[in-house]
Amino acid sequence: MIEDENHIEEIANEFAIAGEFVEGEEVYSGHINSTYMATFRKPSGSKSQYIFQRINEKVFKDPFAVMRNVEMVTRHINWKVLRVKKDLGGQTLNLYPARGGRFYAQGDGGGVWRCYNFIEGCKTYDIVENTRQAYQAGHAFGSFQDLVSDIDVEDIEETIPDFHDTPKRYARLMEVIDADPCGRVETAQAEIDFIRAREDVTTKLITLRDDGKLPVRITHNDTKINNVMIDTETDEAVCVIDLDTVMPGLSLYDFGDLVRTVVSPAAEDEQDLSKVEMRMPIFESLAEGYMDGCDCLCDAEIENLVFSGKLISLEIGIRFLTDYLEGDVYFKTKREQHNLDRARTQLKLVEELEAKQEAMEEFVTRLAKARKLG
Ligand code: GN1
Ligand code: MG
Repeated sequence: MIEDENHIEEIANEFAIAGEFVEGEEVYSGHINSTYMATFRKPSGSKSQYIFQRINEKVFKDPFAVMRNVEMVTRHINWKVLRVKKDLGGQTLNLYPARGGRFYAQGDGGGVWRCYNFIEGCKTYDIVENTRQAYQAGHAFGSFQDLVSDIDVEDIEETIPDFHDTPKRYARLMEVIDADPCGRVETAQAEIDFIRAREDVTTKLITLRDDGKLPVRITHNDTKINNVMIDTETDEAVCVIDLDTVMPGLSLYDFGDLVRTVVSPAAEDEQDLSKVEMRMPIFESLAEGYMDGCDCLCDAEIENLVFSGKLISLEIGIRFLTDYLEGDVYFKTKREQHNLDRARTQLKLVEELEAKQEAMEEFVTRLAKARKLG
């Protein structure tokens, strides 16, 4: 799905942007959608940048439902920032209208494109470098949870059914192992055994949800660290991006995916597993930031914050491994065994989180107590 520059110009000209298109280039971030940054020259001569993105329709079967969700969430957040005056660093995500009055345009072949403002003066990180960034990332996603807490759960559509249903992800892996469509099972036996030994981990949160002990909320569902824009000068989190998977879910999916992508100094696809580590001070700052940003967590959510990191690391490990065994049909890959490498990194992190679970629990318990008292 590589689009050439002319194609981007054509798409960009469908949107209500002042000035002339100058250039567009692909931004290689994310494993799913295709993203481009385009520069426009305004009549005054100054230049501005915009983000154009084509929704991956293999993954998002109903891209219009994705757009309805994203529109509702961006509007609500903008309303809340104006009326409730929550300080979010001054920039929010906005969609630009297109010809025909919708917030998307359709390209050749029916692809659904949208245009966002470029968040100025910021960058994203794949690896957290210090406790300040960890705190900020936690705070940004905690605030996001808080900001969307008053959207009616019924108003947001489930665009990828059972997205974080870990038992279903596990069952799917078992099916693919049985079918072994690419003959790769024998190359991943240790990883398969590791996951099988943890089947009971997969059901815990879903059971608590079904028993009414964990509330279903509107959640982001893809809170990896490179989905938060960080100010390059102040290291402050400015804005949460990538709202495609906003759906009804559990807050713990979001915190869990933050743990997965924040605590380790190794990349998601690091091949040297000795680099995968759970950095305690980073976890502490992340948890503090998240809890400072989000007031609405109930006791059962707080009690499972630590567990959620292990669960989501295992779940994403299961998904990468499933994709490897199926022949790399879902996540974009750049090298052979890329998905197997990614799975291994996640599983190593699960091990690390298990080893340090007690210390993490102690910290969260202390933090929660202090917050109740204070
Ligand atoms: C995908 O698009 P991206 O890279 O932000 C995936 C997430 C995974 C993540 C792993 C819709 O997110 O669920 O956690 O890769 N998104 C979808 O890096 O499947
Ligand atoms: Mg994403």
